[in-house]
Amino acid sequence: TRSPVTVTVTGAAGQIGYALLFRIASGQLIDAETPIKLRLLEIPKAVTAAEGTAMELTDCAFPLLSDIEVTDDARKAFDGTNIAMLVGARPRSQGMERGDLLEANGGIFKPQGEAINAGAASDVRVLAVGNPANTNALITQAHAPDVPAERFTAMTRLDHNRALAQLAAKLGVSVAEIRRLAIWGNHSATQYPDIFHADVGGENAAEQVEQDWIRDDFIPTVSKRGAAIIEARGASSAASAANAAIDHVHTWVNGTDEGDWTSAGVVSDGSYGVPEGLISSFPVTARDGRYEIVQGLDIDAFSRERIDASVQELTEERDTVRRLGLV
Ligand code: NAX
Repeated sequence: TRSPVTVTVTGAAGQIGYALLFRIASGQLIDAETPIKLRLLEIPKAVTAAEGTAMELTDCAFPLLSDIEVTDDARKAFDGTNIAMLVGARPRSQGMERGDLLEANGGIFKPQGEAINAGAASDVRVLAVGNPANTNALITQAHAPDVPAERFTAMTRLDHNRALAQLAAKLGVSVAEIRRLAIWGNHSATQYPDIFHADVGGENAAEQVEQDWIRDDFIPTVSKRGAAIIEARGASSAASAANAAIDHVHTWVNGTDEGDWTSAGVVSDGSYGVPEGLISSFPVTARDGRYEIVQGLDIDAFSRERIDASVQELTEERDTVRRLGLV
């Protein structure tokens, strides 16, 4: 049998946590053979609720689930962790300014970065799901200087999957026929879903749709999908977000298909004019357990403008957390 992988999930008592944990424990995160040890981190008042979820996980009698621990202590939660899924975050409350939101999240992600630095396994991989995901990932990374920066990522896979689904519906094809779609920039309304490099059945995707559709329909539908879900469901995306978090880690560990790529928020190396060190979404491949930015794509003026606008927003978020002393 394989040696177990320790997976830490923060915000374990939340709605994404509830949709995520059972899939991790059933063997969908890594593969169907690797035993999983779960570490659930919550704030003190939600520990009992997380313990209830842990009881249900136990009651599933998943053959791969070898251990579960629930704690409100970040040091314990990240001790020996191989995969850290940072879901718990401070939501924006009414009247809260962006700076207040970033500061409140700094209070969560800074100590978690320190705990990862102090005790995580040497191969630790970190995914920030909690919003603002890119900048929360950046704060975490800044406080874990002994861990290679490339191990810190932010989730834009839900945006990627939403874009795949919208394009597939438009063209009347299966999502499985679409390759090389990409999300650029921030996981926010400024994100840029790019189909100019995508292909569908071996033909360029952008050439199979009207340009007006891309600008007036596709891009706004994908970037506002989170709000549309809240409007319809009365609650934010949960199962689809959990699904995307599974996809993100599964791809990171198992790799992308030859000739295809996916999207993830990763530390910029300066590619495509994105300032070095920002955690921005890019088209990425995964190989040997590493995400790598796809190089050498031609970026036309339409795409350039949109990538720059989203990256500008990320730069402003970073400047704010710098002023707050969080990075
Ligand atoms: P919930 O409010 O249902 O759950 C959040 C949980 O986090 C709560 O149980 C809370 O007690 C816990 N928590 C708060 N601070 C914590 C801390 N310091 N340590 C451990 N746990 C802590 O939110 P949910 O719907 O599960 O969403 C979680 C996060 O995902 C939110 O920030 C949300 O904005 C973000 N999302 C990100 C997405 C993405 O694509 N990157 C999409 C879905 C989602 O909106």
